[in-house]
Amino acid sequence: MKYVPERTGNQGSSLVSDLASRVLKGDHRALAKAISIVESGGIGRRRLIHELYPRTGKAFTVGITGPTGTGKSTLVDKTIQEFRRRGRKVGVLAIDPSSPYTGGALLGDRIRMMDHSLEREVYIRSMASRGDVGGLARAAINTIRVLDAAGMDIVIVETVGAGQTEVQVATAVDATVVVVMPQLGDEVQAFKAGFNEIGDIFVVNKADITNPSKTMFNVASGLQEKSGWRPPVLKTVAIKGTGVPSLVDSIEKFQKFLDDHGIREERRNKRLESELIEAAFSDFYTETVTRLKQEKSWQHLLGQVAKKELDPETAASKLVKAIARLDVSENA
Ligand SMILES: Nc1nc2c(ncn2[C@@H]2O[C@H](COP(=O)(O)OP(=O)(O)OP(=O)(O)O)[C@@H](O)[C@H]2O)c(=O)[nH]1
Ligand SMILES: [Mg+2]
Repeated sequence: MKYVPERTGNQGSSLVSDLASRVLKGDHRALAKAISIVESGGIGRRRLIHELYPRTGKAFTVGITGPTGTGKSTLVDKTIQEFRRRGRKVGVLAIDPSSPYTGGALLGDRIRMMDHSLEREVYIRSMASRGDVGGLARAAINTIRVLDAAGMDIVIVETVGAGQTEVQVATAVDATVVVVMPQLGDEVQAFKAGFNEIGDIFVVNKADITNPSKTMFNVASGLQEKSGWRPPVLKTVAIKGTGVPSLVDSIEKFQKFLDDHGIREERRNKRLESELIEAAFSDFYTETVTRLKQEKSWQHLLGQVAKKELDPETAASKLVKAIARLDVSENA
């Protein structure tokens, strides 16, 4: 049987070109289709990103992250409004928590953000955080690219928690805003371990439920200056929109700081480096496993280990040599 690395599906290259040109015009239906292709991966994604990549790089990307239930979606909602007031086009990608405790977040987020979906200059999309970490990060990074190519000035990505996925996604952006709420108490230390390093701006939301000063102090203490930027700690009441203009001011100030110091470019190149390595290894893994399983020698090797004619360590080293002989790149 002939080795076929990827299903071609029905995304022929002319169809993809047509879709790409509609994306570039900011057509919402084209955006929805394009993001679905990006989520599915494979050759469709490759063709689409090939078309769109030269037209990316303009959008400023902002990650909004933090523990569950701190008011991130509410804050994103109000932040969209504030950016709209300033004449910016905004794209939003909400990564839903897969935890059953917050399983209802998808619908809630959609409803909360619905008002803006009706506007031409705002596009909102949710993505389920299922599947493997690398796969999600890759889909998210390419979705950001699609929104960027569609002419969004700002792309906001909402993630929840401090797991590997969230950190990977949260660091795939130009600026990371960490949202907490007052009374973190003992959780502050745990919180700091996860979020301290990734935050460029910190927000203590729900400042209406209790005085946020202590939490603000706890969050601020120990924050390190990063390349000359001292992360500000702000307070907001997202449900009322209080403090949101200051947050947007801080985001814009940070954008200017990154640009003035050439750091945005530097960070972007660093991200590209890890993205390329992750993507290449992931594809290599998938293609190699498919290929390997078609080899008679694979079954033979497995059999030898099962019958104790060969130990797993020696078999693994033989396998490395066998993989090196496989030409997995012939279809690239
Ligand atoms: N009192 C008060 N409640 C708020 C504020 N901001 C958000 N909330 C409420 O807090 C709850 C959670 O808000 P969300 O915006 O869904 O929080 P989230 O961080 O996006 O939640 P997950 O995505 O599930 O982690 C909702 O009931 C909001 O109405 C605020 O500033 N003050
Ligand atoms: Mg949310």
